[in-house]
Amino acid sequence: MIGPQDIAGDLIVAERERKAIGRFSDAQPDLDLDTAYRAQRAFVQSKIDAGERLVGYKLGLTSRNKQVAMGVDAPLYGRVTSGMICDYGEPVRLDRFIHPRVESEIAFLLARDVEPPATVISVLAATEVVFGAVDVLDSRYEGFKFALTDVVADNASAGGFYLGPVARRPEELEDLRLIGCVVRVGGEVIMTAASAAVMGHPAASVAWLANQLAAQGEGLKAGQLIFSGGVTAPVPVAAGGSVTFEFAGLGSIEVAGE
Ligand code: OOG
Ligand code: MG
Repeated sequence: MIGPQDIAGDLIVAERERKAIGRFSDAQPDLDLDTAYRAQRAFVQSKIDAGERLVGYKLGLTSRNKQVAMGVDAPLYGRVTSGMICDYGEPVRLDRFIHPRVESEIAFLLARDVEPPATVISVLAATEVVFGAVDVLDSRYEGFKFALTDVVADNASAGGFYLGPVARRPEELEDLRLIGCVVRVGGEVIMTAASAAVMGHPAASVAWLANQLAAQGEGLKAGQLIFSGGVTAPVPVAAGGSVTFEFAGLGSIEVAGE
């Protein structure tokens, strides 16, 4: 029976060597979520031990768009560390990742701790500003194929994150559920969605996270950055190609592969 430390060890090597591995759930179908989250903690701890700091969390599989794309129908969370934050305009370095994909998200910067039980209203009250954002995913599993436990252990495929150029306080936006997002590849529109795709309201995913963390004796803190989970389905990043994400009222983010 493989334990959380061994799972984390394999994922750390896969990430470092940029070599995808087979999923753990194949050999161990009874792998439970608790073990998977412990493996995630150990995986992230290796980054903290290397000098990174925890800057926040990411949600995953919080929209139908994402659940259908990945064949997994339950939400999850991962941890975001300082080394994952990319500068606006900087390309996705393909020599840093295994098989990166990008997707649109809404990011929340917290002004205050989010106390449990959290709701959309309490999350909005605790939010300093929101941004349009891009999640750069890089599953450490072959073919981006995983069961819920595998992807939890793999820190929700976290690779890199971009924040858009515009920060808005929630009350400055007419309706946070109606942030339109248009995804273009080579100028052509390939996907569109509104932020309500994420659990009916993107702040609902942050509330769900706060309540999950509370059950673990952890919590969302002032200053943390939370990524809502994908509004649109993921798009592969190719060398020389670029993907542009336009957010209504929150500017656009162009991500080029280099
Ligand atoms: C898993 C991570 C999910 C999201 O926003 O749904 C995620 C994956 O799709 O590789 O980041
Ligand atoms: Mg995502």
